[in-house]
Amino acid sequence: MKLSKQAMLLYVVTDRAWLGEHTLAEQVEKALKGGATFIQLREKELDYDSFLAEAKEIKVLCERYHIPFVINDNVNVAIACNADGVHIGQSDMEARNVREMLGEGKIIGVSAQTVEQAILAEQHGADYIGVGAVFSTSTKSDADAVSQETLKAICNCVNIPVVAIGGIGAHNILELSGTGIDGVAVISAVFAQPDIRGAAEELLRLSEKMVKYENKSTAKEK
Ligand code: TZP
Ligand code: MG
Repeated sequence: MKLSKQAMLLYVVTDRAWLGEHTLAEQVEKALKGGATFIQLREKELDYDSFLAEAKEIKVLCERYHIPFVINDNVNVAIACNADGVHIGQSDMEARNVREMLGEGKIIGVSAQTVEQAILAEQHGADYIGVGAVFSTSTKSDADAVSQETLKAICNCVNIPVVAIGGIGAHNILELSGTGIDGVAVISAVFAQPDIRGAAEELLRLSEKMVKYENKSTAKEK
């Protein structure tokens, strides 16, 4: 398998909203030091040249930490920086077209909100599915809500790894125990925190626990 299950445990998506005086690369490195197992560079405003320059910088970092690195939406940037792959949403390019452009060796992730979308994504060559928003979030204003029932159904219907996204943090991650997901994708639970490294460490610990689903009675424990 192109992706180990371990790589899905703490999938960290970038956001420039909380940079302050720091660079995105500095913040990503803190997340990597804390144990991020996957990095997605998500840029909605940057022009191509700035996006590519940043992608190249973060790709070097991820390589150093041996962590998969994908680009949100922009296949051209992914190819130009030799990223490990691309993550696409339902309104972006189709997975099979992205596969044609990227080749077999690269990772393609697809966002899905329904079982049908998830099955189709797998058939079209996706390597993993991102499902959300599983909790309410203010990070993505147009995120659709996905119930835990749908999340479970998606996990049951596809053979590729599934990560949940949307409003996930240390306070609620264990509520996802037993859904069948392979990990969580987070933005603000890492980057909006004063101690990015510490937040990632704690989330990784909790994600491992959530995935193992060791003890139902402690599902609300922090
Ligand atoms: N897709 C669905 S919800 C979401 C995205 C990109 C935002 C997740 O951000 P946060 O801060 O982890 O809720
Ligand atoms: Mg998109």
